[in-house]
Amino acid sequence: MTTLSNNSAKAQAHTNIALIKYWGKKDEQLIIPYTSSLSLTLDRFYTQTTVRFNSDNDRDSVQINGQFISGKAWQRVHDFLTIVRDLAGIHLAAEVSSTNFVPTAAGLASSASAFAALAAAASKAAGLKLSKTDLSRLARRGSGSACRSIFGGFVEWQRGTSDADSYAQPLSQVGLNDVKVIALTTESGPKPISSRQGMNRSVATSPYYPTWIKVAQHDLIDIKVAIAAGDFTKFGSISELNAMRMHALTLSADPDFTYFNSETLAIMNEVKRLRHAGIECYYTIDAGPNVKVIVQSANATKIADTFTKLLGQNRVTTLSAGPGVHYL
Ligand code: 2P0
Repeated sequence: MTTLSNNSAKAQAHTNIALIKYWGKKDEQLIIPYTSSLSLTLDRFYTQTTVRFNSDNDRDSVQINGQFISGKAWQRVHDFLTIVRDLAGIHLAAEVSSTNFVPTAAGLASSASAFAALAAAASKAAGLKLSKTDLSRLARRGSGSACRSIFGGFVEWQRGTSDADSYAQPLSQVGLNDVKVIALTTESGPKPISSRQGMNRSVATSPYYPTWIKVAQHDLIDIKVAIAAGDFTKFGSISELNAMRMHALTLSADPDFTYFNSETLAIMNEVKRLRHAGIECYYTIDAGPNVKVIVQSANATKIADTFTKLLGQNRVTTLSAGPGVHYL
C-alpha cells in the first residue's frame, strides 16, 4: 500500500470566457483540439475543491455543492482521478468535495473551473509537484477549456499535436488592461445538447468545419495583435465575430441545433442598439443561452444598468480579469 505523508489538498480555480472559441476535438481521448483558443479568466465565478486520498475507502466519493453525485458525472471525475493516480503511482480511493461560487441565478457553473481546481487539488494530494504547464496538460484531460483556467488574465491554449504540447499559457504581450465582462443569465431550460456532443456533431457534419479551422487561426492572430496594442474596438469586434462563427457550426450541423433562445437574440439586439448609440460593447456566447457583454470600465455601470432594467438584478453580474489556480 502506498502511503502519502500529506494526502489532502484544497485548490481554487476561476472560470474563463473564450474570446476565440474552442469547438472541436482532433483527439477525443486526449482532448487535443483542432484549433487554438484564447480566453480571459474571470474574478467572481470560481470553484473550490478539496481532494483527500484515503486508504479506508475502496471507491471514489464525489460531492458537489454538498450533494453526492453518481452516474456519468461521477464516472467523469473517477476517470480523471485515475489519470492522476497513474501519474503518481498510487492506488488509493479519493474523497472529493467541490463548491461552485457563482451567482444564485443558474446556468453559469463551469467545467473549466471545476477541472482546473480538481487537477490542482488531486495532483498535490497525490504527492505530485506539477509545473503550471503540466497542470494545464492534466486539466485538459478533464475538460478542454479547463487547461486555460490554470492561468489568470488573458490565456492562449496552443492546440499542439499531442498530449505533450497541447496546453495553455498566459499571453506575454498585453496592452489591453481595461476589460470588463457583464454576464447575463437568460431563462434557461435544459441544455439541448452538451458542448461535448455539440462540438462532435459540428466536426462530423458541418460543411463549414474546415473553413472554421482556417478562420479561427486568423481570428487568433488578429486578436493577439489587438490585445498587445490595447485596441479595445478591434478586440471586441473580433470576439463577437468569432463567437458567431462558432455558432454557425451548430446551425449548419446535421441535425442542426442552436444554443440561443429568444432572450439571447433580444440581448444581442440590445448590444447592437447600444453600440449604434455610441456606447461601445460587444457580445460573446458559449454553449448555452447566456450572453457575456464585453465592455470597458467607463461604460460598465451604464450598460449593466440597462440590462438590469431588462432582466432584473440577480441576472446581471459584472466581472473583471481573475487569477489563475491557487492552493488554499
Ligand atoms: C470554449 N466552450 O472555448 C468553448 C466555447 C464552449 C463554447 O470549451 O468536451 O466543456 O470538456 O473539452 O471545455 C466548452 O467545452 O468541452 C467549451 P470538453 P468543454 O470555452
